[in-house]
Amino acid sequence: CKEPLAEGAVILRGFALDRGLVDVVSTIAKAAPFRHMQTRGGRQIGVEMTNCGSLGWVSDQRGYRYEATDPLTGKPWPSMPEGFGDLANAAAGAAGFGSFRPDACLINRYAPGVKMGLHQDKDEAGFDAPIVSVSLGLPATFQFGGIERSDPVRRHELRHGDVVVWGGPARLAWHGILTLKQGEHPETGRSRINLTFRLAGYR
Ligand code: MD3
Ligand code: FE
Repeated sequence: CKEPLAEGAVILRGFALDRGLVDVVSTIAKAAPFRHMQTRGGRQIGVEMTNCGSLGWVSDQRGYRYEATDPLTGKPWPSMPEGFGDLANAAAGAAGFGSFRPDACLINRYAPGVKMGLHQDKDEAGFDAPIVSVSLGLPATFQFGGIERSDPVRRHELRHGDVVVWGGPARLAWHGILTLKQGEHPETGRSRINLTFRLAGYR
């Protein structure tokens, strides 16, 4: 079920259902625990994060970047599970993009009351590849604007199992997640989990 969001962006409703993704996230989080990262300004980010893949997104007093080593454990991030890479590639294909082999999967965990402010994803080495995002657990309201911060923003509900693919003219669009509402989900409890697949390094 394809729902166009904008030029270059499409929602694939339910594309990630029944693939056991929540259990795989639990396994990853045993090796690379969810943690609150710090911003450059020394503030704590409300969303808890971990990563898998050869590169992981990190933030600390030195800023935002991708690193091959988890600063919490000193070990490489857990490798990208085959099922994750295959799902991301299948979603990109279904959205009309070519082969997509991400090297980074950022895993965000939201508790009720937590949000992600409007931002652009531009810490990657290039912007030619699409980004694939997977929503699990509690629903959230996603905000999606344009290339300019001042462009009008539209809201869309993202639910358990929804996948969104962003590329081309949508790749550098401003986006964010509104404050998560209270609730309980049978698979994730009182939380929402988002997987964001990116090609972060150089090809
Ligand atoms: C639109 N995560 O980790 S996923 C992020 O639900 C992030 O946790 C949100 O934004 C979340 O950076 C939103 C949807 C998403 C991801 C990347 C995008 C939307 C995007 C890149 C460009 C445009
Ligand atoms: Fe983002």
